[in-house]
Amino acid sequence: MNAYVNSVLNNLANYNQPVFLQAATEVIRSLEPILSTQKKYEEHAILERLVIPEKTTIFRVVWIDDAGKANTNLGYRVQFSSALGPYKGGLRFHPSVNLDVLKFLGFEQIFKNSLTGLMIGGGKGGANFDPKGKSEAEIMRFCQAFMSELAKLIGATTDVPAGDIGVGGREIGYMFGKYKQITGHYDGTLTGKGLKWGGSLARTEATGYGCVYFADEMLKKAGQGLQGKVCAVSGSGNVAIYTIEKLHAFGARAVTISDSSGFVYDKAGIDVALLKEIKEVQRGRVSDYAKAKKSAEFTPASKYKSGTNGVWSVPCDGAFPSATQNELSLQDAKTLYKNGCRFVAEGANMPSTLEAIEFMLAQKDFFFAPAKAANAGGVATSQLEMQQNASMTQWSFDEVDKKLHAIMKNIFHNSYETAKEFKYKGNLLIGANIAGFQKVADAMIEQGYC
Ligand code: NDP
Ligand code: 2IT
Repeated sequence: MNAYVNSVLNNLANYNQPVFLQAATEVIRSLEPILSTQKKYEEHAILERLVIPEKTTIFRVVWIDDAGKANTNLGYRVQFSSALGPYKGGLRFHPSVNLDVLKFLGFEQIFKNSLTGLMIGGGKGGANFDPKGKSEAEIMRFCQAFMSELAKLIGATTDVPAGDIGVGGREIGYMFGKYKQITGHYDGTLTGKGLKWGGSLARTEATGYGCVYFADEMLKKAGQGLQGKVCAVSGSGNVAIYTIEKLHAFGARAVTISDSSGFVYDKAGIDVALLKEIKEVQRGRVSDYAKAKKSAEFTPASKYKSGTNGVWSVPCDGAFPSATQNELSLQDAKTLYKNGCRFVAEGANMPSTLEAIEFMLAQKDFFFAPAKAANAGGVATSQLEMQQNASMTQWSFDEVDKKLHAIMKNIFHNSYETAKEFKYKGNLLIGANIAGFQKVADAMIEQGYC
């Protein structure tokens, strides 16, 4: 291994942040081809600087539950890199949130945002709050308490948060209301806003749609297409729902959904209208989908199984992991391959383990679309929302969707051509990482030491 890469990674290993180390290892190892030919990055200590967030804030969040009791959580904002624009990245509310997880997400975001070609830096935030089982009023009080502190850190040209796991349109609404009350500003500081008050059409759909646009472009390059492909999708939240919707529009058939309790195998194809009703309206579980589908007249029964790891055991042509990190292990990758799967497009952030990625990249007849390229459509459309807010306009759904499609095609071709240039033809992981890195690193050099 390149000595520079080795020394930076060895140093990081001392931090005892395994998830961040995994994300950093994936990126930094894949940069070897450019680091060994262009010494300026080492001379300017680019890697050493990139792995340290510019600023990290950890704060106390105190909120009152419905019984009148005070509760506490830890809130975070990791402002990783402002080389290319204001910090930009989502907020995650999940009990597993800690600094390690948010550093991995913020680090990924730097390169993802760079790949979009838009002016956005990288950041991430959230809290170890568990929205499950909370009442509407508790969710509102938590969001308001969280924003009471976060508002001091963010702004339309400094740091623009959005959603992620556990944070959707409802939470963004409560946080925007509080932000406005505290600062008096009605601006584009949060993205993923409601359509009646500054949100962008197609933002809700953007990550899933974008991931399918990317997969389509990848398959086209190999002379194939999505038409008729059977796809396994994990998760049942924002990314999964709109991945499935767009897969069906492209003539593919998505046959699975999952959550942290279990998964559904619906061989006839997931019913998107029913899925939206259960997840977006009723805020139910995938087990409710299976129950509803079984009782619906004239529709074939779907199977529900508890436990999540089975989602990768169904026969399929392609897989779209769209739930969370490390949800696709080496064993899962081998099972998918054995059962006929020939491509994976990552909708979630870092869903595949390093070993699974290594296996997938080693198969000559397999196409792998890495997360920071394939799921960049969400943040790209967030930036389109910022553009609309800054000019006080709202574009049509078609206009935004066309721009999103063009951005995803561009990310694919940029990643593909960069891999080819560095003699790793077909390796989109290397291509995406180098292309994303180069722009940020060059901006850092030109902006001097800070
Ligand atoms: P949601 O909160 O809408 O949905 C998350 C889904 O993943 C739920 O079905 C949830 O199940 C499941 N899930 C979460 N954690 C786990 C776990 N530990 N084990 C099994 N299932 C789990 O989030 P999103 O759809 O927005 O996000 C999904 C992924 O996509 C994340 O990795 C996120 O970082 C990434 N992403 C999101 C973008 C966006 O625009 N929203 C943009 C780019 C990436 P349960 O309800 O049981 O928790
Ligand atoms: O991981 C991601 O890219 C997101 N959660 C979306 C971030 C954003 O600012 O829209």
